[in-house]
Amino acid sequence: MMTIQETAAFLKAQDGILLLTHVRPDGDTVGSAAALCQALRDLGKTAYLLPNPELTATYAPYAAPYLAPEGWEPRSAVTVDIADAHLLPENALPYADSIVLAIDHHSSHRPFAPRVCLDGEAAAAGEVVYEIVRLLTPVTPRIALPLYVAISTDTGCFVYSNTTAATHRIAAALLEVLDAAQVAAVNKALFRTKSKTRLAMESRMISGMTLHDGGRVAVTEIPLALREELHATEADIEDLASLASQVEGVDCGITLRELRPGVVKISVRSGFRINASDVCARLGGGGHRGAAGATVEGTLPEVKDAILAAVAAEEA
Ligand SMILES: [Mn+2]
Repeated sequence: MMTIQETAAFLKAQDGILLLTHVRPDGDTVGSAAALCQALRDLGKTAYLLPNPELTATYAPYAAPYLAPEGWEPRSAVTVDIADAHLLPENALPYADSIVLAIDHHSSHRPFAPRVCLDGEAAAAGEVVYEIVRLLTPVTPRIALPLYVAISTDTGCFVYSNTTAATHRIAAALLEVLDAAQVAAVNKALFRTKSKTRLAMESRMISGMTLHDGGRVAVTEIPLALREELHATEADIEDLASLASQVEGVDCGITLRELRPGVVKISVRSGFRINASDVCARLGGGGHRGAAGATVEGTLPEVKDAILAAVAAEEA
C-alpha cells in the first residue's frame, strides 16, 4: 500500500504510461484516467488511455484527447477505479503484466498490482487522483473538468451517502479553476437529462418492480429482451441502479441487468441498515457500503432468489 506522496513520487519517475479503465466504464474511471493522463503530459511525459470498447457517448468526450494510437507500446500501465483484475476490459489483458500501480477507492479492492494507492473512504477514485495530481502539477481546467465528472458521477452529484466534507472541499477546489457555465453544462447533461428511450426503460422497470421484506427491499430488472425492444443503447441504461432505492420506505434497491443469456449483473444501493458490499461479496462481488455489485451466472429469476437470500442473510 502506498501513500499519496509515495504514489506521486513513483509516477514522477515513470514514462510511457498507459492508463486502464474498468469494464462498463463510468464517469469516475474515465474522468480519473483523463485527468491523470493530462497531469502526466503536463509533466512532459508520454501517457495515453487504452481505448475502452464499452465507452459510451456520455463519457467519450473526456477520453477522446487521450486515446492511445494503435501500435503504441507502453512501458508501464496504471489502473484507476479498478477493484479487481476481472474488471479489466478484454483488450487490457495483454497489458496485465505491465501494471505497476493501481489507484482505487473500493474498500473491497482485491490486490492485483505490485503497488496500490487505495483510499476506501474516498467517494470517488477522482478524489484520490486529485490528491496525487496536486503534488505533481497545477490543477488546470483540463485536469479539473474530468475530475469534476469523476467525483460528481460517483456521488450522484454530491447526494449519495459516500459524499464527505473532503468530497466537497475537493469539488470546491475544482470549481475555483472551472468556468461556471462549463460546470452547469456538465451538471445538466449528466444529472438533469434523460433520453426518451431511458424514460421508457425506467417506466417499464418501475411497472415490473417487486417489493420484499415488508417494503424495505425493491427489485427492478433489465432483461435483454426489454433492451432489444426499446433499442436501448449502453448510454440509455447506464446508472439506472439508483431507481429502485428511490421508492419510499425502501432502503435496499436491487437492479438486475441481464448482460447476456445466463449472465446477470447485480447492483445494490443501500442505506445504513444493510452493507451492500457485504451482500454482494456473498455472490462473489463487492464495492462500497452503500453501492456494490456482482456479476453472476443464472437466469433472472434464479439470480433474484440468490440476491434476496443474500440480503436476508446480511439482515440476520
Ligand atoms: Mn469509482
